[in-house]
Amino acid sequence: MRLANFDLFRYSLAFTQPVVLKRSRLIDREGVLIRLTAEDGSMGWGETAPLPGFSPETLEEATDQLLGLAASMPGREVSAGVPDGVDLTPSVRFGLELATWNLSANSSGEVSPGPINNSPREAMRVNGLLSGSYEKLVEEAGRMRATGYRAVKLKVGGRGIAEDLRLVREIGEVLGDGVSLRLDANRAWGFGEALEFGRGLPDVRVEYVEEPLSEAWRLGELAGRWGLAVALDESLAGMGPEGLVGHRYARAVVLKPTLIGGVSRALRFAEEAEALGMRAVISSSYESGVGTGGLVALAAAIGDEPVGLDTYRRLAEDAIEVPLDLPAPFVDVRRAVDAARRVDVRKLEPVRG
Ligand code: OSB
Ligand code: MG
Repeated sequence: MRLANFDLFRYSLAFTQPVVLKRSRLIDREGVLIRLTAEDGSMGWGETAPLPGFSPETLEEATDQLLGLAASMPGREVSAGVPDGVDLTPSVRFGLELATWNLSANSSGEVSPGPINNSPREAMRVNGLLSGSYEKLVEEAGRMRATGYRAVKLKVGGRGIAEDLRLVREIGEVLGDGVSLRLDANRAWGFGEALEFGRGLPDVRVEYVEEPLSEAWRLGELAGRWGLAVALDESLAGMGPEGLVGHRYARAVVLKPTLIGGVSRALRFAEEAEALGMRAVISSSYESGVGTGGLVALAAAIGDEPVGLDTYRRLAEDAIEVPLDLPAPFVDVRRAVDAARRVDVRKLEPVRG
């Protein structure tokens, strides 16, 4: 089947409270939704939303790239909805892949189309993301444990080592044995600080620490003597799946399709990770329901790892008609995917070239 139309829409969705990231403070989330329409009238939506401070491209650059493709899209086979031989920015590749994927799945009525639809899970666990002040964090950890979360992630590196250690210990106690604790330092520590942090936690079970080092090239050296497991996140941005073999020390990879460049790339990373004995954790980057629903389907096709979808709770509104059933410790894959495909165009602003 061929594509009849290619339409772009801007969205701007308010956060419940400002989201503070490494180099930015966001009041709302801005992005572009892609609507592909096939000749039979069926539609597929995708989302392109570069994350300021994390994506190499800006929203304006991504939008220009999409506008540049617009004229050549109608008439293409749906299966060729992602142009070959064009150097697409990561968020644009994700958006186009998700749109073609949703379009083919829509026509067949499936959760995800052919190649990756090998017995997807019906429900996925969600990785709870702790945020807020010290007391709030401890409180929230208790709430997440009581609600049934099995994995929880805490940001570290911004409080000083002693305070971080005190907090991690306290949260570890609150979570108990049944909930896995993941940490993320976002490259905040020097080598010595990371060692000091590791020495302070001989008795706490930590599943892994994402990106502990500002000197990322020393991660292998750290992992060799640290006692804590390392996970890769920022390090994946400039790397291909074939590069993972050089990082055998890592316990896990955190795959954000918006940032690493799409669905198929995330799948290849996940395959390579599995071959190397690493876990692959699919994670969001503050996408709207359209992108977040896509991540649910992708994660369900890959494995059972709790999925990093908790950024969704920070949105006060969405571009889909019925918001996803999040935050929650579990997500029903079918429900999420169906909801993600019903876009409310009244929330959107058409983009014209
Ligand atoms: O540092 O892992 C990060 C979201 C956007 C940008 C960076 C990060 C994140 C997340 C996603 O933390 C949520 C998760 O991984 O559970
Ligand atoms: Mg991270």
